[in-house]
Amino acid sequence: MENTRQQIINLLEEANEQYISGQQISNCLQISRTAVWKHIKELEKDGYKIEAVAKKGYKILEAPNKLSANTIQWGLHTNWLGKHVIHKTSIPSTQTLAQKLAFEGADHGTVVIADEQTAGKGRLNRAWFSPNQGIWMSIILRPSFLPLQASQLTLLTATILAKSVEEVTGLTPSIKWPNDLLIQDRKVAGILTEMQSEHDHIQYLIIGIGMNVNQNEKDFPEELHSKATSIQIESGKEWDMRIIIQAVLQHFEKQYDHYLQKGFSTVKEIWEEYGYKIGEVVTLRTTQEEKQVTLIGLQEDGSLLIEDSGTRHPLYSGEIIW
Ligand code: BT5
Repeated sequence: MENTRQQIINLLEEANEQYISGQQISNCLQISRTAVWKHIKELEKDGYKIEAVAKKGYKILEAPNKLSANTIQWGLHTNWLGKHVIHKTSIPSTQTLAQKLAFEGADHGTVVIADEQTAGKGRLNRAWFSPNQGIWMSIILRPSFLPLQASQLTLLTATILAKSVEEVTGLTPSIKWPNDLLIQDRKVAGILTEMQSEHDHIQYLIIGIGMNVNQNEKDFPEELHSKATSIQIESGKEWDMRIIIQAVLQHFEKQYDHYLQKGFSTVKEIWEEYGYKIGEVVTLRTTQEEKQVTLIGLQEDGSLLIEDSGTRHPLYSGEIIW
C-alpha cells in the first residue's frame, strides 16, 4: 500500500510539473483507475495538495508540511541516499533504531528520522535534547574504507551541514572541532558517528545528525540557554524542515561520493573555511588538563593540528571550550 503510494508520488514527480493521467498511472502500476483515485485521496489525507483536471489528469501542487517518508522523498534528488526512509513521530533515539536496522541488514543509504527523540544521544553518553522542532536523523552507510577513516566522515558531515544551512537559510555557521556546528558561538547542530567493525572491515557506520531548527529560546532547558541556538532564533523565522533535510541529503550524497573518489583534501579545505577560531588561541580540555593552545588547522587524518608552547602536534581527542 505504502509502496504503491510512493510509486504514485514518483510518477507525479517525474511528470515534472505536467499533468499525468489516471490512465497512465493505472497502466504503469497495473492497478485500476479507481485504485489510483483512492490512493490520490489517501495522499490528500496525508496533506498533499493534488490538482485533478478532467481530461488532463493529476499534478502535485504542494507537499505537506509534516514529515513522513513520502514527503521527505518527494523532490529529493539523490541516487542512493534516502531511497529507504524510516520516519517515526517519536522514538528514544534514531541512532539506536538505525543500529538495529543495520544489524538486520538495512541498505547503505537508509535514513532513519524522527520528529522527536525521548532519549537522544550525544557523544560519551551525554544526552541530546530533541523536542519536536528539530531534525533528528541517522544515516546508515556501508563503506569499504578502513575503520580509522571514520573520523574523517564526522568532519565531512560537518562541512555538509554547514553548506546546507548556508545554502538554505543564508546563515553561515562555523565548525568547532570535531563535531559541533555553531552560529554566533552557540551550538545549532551536533554529529555522532558510531560504527560496527571487525578487523579492518566496517560492517556499518551510522552518522547521527541533530539540528535545532524551529525552537525558540524558551523551548531550551535552562542549562542550554547560553550554549544552544536554533536556525529560527538566528534567522528570526520558521523553516520548512523538509527543505533542509533534502539539502543535507543531496549534499551528503555528492560530497561522500567525491570523498570516496578524491580523498580528504577537498573536505579539509572546506572544513578550514568554516573552522571555528582557526589561527586563534583557545582553551583546550583533555582528560588530563586544561590549557591554552593555538588552532592551526586539520591534518589529512582528520586530527586537529594545534600549537602548544611553540611546538605543533596533532590532537585526536579533547574538547575546545568556548
Ligand atoms: C553531539 O554530542 O553533539 C552529538 C549529537 C547527535 C544527535 C543526533 S540526533 C540524531 C541521532 N540520534 C541520537 O540519539 N543522536 C544523534 P556532544 O558533542 O557530546 O554534545 C552533547 C552536549 O551538547 C550535551 O552535553 C549538551 O551540553 C549539549 N546539547 C544537548 N542537546 C542539545 C541541543 N539540542 N542543542 C545544542 N546543544 C545540545
